[in-house]
Amino acid sequence: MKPTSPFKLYLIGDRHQSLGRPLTQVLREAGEAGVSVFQFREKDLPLREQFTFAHKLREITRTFGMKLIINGRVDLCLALDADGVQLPVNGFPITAARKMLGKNRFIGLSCHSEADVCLAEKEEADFAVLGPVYDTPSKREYGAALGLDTFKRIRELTKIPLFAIGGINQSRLDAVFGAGADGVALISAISSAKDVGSVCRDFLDEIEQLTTAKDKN
Ligand code: TZP
Repeated sequence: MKPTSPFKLYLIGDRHQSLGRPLTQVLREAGEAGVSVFQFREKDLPLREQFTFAHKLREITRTFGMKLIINGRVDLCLALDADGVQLPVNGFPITAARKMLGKNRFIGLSCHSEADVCLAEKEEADFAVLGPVYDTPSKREYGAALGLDTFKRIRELTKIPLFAIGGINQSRLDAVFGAGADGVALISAISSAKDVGSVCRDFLDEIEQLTTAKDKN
């Protein structure tokens, strides 16, 4: 049986893409709207600053019962008693992270190809995030977008819970869930929205509708 995804809307923070508002504000508005997972990804900060910043955000996630996932750093995850890590393919190995984090914390792998998703599956990550599916200014360094057909093909070859990332906005939800995504991960569509709460509620409602319809089929 295909394992089920632990959540469907995966919000990733980026203090450079929050229209000048503090990330704490974006996170609070998302939490109030019912977003249940937030990824801390301020990789350009020195580790000490990441720790202080993530610690502040941790308190907010606790207020709203949100899960906090730390990008790349198993040590930060443990120190902050966070809910999991999002690892890059060439970063800390999944198997080593699992030994340190146990079964009750999430390990997600950031994937850009079929081989990456197969690795996530083989090493028993809890989920894989695959993209960029669409072109996105947030991730030019990964070059051309994979496209929906490639996403769908990789989805069909694998069973691990799979999130679509890269250029995800509301008008694309139908297409990516139709291509077999278990969830979506995104930055700008929420972080750069004027009314974060309202956009989060719209995302959550639409995802609920799309996935309920899918479950019935
Ligand atoms: N990995 C692949 S694309 C991307 C990441 C972190 C950026 C997604 O940002 P946006 O603004 O949701 O397109």
